[in-house]
Parts: sequence; C-alpha cells; structure tokens
Amino acid sequence: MIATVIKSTGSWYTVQTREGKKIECRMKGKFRMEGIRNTNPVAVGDQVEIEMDSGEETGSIIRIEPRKNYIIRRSINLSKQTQILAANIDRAFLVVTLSSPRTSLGFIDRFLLTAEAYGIPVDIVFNKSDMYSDEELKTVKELTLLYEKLGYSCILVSALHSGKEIEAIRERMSGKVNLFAGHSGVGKSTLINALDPGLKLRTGELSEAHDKGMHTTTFAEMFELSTGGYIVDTPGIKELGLVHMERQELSHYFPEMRNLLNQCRFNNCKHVNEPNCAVILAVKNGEIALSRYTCYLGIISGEELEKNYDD
Ligand SMILES: Nc1nc2c(ncn2[C@@H]2O[C@H](COP(=O)(O)OP(=O)(O)OP(=O)(O)O)[C@@H](O)[C@H]2O)c(=O)[nH]1
Ligand SMILES: [Mg+2]
Ligand SMILES: [Zn+2]
Repeated sequence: MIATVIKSTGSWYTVQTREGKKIECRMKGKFRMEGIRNTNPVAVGDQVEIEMDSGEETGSIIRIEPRKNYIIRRSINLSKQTQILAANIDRAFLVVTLSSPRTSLGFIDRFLLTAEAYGIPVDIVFNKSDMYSDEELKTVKELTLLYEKLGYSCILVSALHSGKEIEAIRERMSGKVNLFAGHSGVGKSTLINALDPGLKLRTGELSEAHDKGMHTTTFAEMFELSTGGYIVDTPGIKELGLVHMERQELSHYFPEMRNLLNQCRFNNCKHVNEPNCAVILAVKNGEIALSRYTCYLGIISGEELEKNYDD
C-alpha cells in the first residue's frame, strides 16, 4: 500500500493513504541516503510503501519512493548531520520579517539557492506588514524589485488581517504541495491559520528578551487545505547550511549569473577576481545586486561547501 508521510516525530510517522485514512507507522529496517547521515531518513511529503502490523491499527514503512525533490539543511549542533525539511514539494513560501524577528538577506539568498538547486519555485512572503515603519516598507519595496526581477514573486501581508493578499496566496497554493519555511516567530503557523481557519495550528509569542520566536512548531506536518492543495508547516530554521553543492555549480543557481557564465574569459571562472569576468562586470554596472554577489562570495570563499559531506 502506498501512502504519503504527513507527519514525522522521530520514531513514529503519520501516513495518509490514497483513501484518506491516517495510519501511525514505524520504520522497518535501515534507510540511508547515499553518502550522508540523515537525522530523518523519512520526511514529510515522502511517498512510502507500508505494511499493516498483523492484528494492529499501526503499520511499518518498508520502502521510500524516489523523491522528486527535497529541501535539506545541515543541523546546526550536529554539523555532519543533515535534515530533510520536506520532500516532493511543488512550491515553497519563504516567510520573512524585517524585524521581530529579523531575517537577513544572507538567509533569504541561501534558501533561494537551495530551492534553485532542485528547481523548486519560491515565493517570498514579507509578513507582519502591520508592524513596519515607513523606512521598513521602503526596504520591502526595494527587495520586492530585486527578487521579482530574479523570478521570485514577493507578497507583503499581515497574517492578522485577512485581505486580498491572503486570498492571492491561497490561489497560488491550489492543487499543489506547498512548503512554508522561515525563522521561528515570523508567523508561518499564524499565516496558515489565516489561509485556512479550520486548521487551528498552535502559534507562540516572541521571547521578550531577544525578539525571536520560541520554536512553537516542533515537527513538520502536512495539512490538506479546504480550498484545495496541501500545506507543510515546518519548525523555524535558524541557519541553512548548504548541502550537496559543488563550488563550480554555485553560480548556476543564481539566476542573474546563469546567463552570463559563457561570457567570462575562462570557462572555469569562479567570478572572484579573474580578469574579464562577466559577473564582476555586471556587479560593477549594477546589473547584479551587491547583496547577492556578497552572498555568493561568502559562500564560495567559506567552508560551507566542503563541510557538507560525511567523511
Ligand atoms: N503583528 C503581527 N504579528 C504576527 C503576524 N503574524 C504572526 N504574528 C505573531 O508572531 C508570533 C509568532 O507566530 P507563529 O505563527 O507562532 O510563528 P512561526 O513562524 O510559526 O514560529 P515557529 O513555529 O516557532 O517556527 C505570534 O505571536 C503571532 O501572533 C502579523 O502579521 N503581524
Ligand atoms: Mg509555527
Ligand atoms: Zn566570471
């Protein structure tokens, strides 16, 4: 019997069959992704084959179908371990806030990069619009211009006020499996409740001392929307270590660099300090945003790329 994993709590997985029946399952045998150690070999969104335990209401997962894609990150405290946030996603909504808590551009760019590597389209949702100063609203406008030019739709919303923006997100989710990701406290669960009030997900206050979320959502979980489509709520991510990415392919995942790559003098150009580099030229004349190029340089010159493999 084939089913979809809709919740994973570590040792138990909730799967939903094609008929809509929910079954609690455990994993049978060992699953390992090639070459890397995973904290969760089965993730929300996975299609799995299950077997019912004899005489029980519970089942066992005996096989995972190949994944169409997934969003993976390196665990922060266990740097060699990786965690799959969700698998088989049609669209990701990256929920960000300029303050309370602040989302950095580096985080946004790393998330876009990860999604780009698997061809997952991303919408950027600027949440908490009701709290922004004029200065912050101006920043949202500038960022919207920057990211929409690169092909990422941007939406400014307040999860506390229903309106046409919420309606627009709902329409984009219809018929698809949608991932909601972002830092803790940006309002992912609140936003999902606004999109489908029937879900009544738990939401949490920010910590007064640090103005950060308190990790209210602890497990990824998939919900069926009454208006059509599926939504995966995920726990807040602090950092997003890159996984499975080679130095040479990095620039291919920056849409604004992709078309310039064959114009560099050297075909193995890293776009750092090489002469006649089309990317550096585009940064100089403003066609590539400095913030994006800075992020690129940070990744290519740092250790993020090497550390990813389990040796
Ligand atoms: N002012 C304002 N507050 C919001 C908005 N959206 C969410 N909040 C508040 O922000 C806090 C955190 O919201 P959650 O929905 O729990 O955040 P989350 O992203 O799910 O956080 P984790 O589950 O910890 O990852 C709550 O106190 C919400 O009421 C918004 O648009 N405006
Ligand atoms: Mg939450
Ligand atoms: Zn170059």
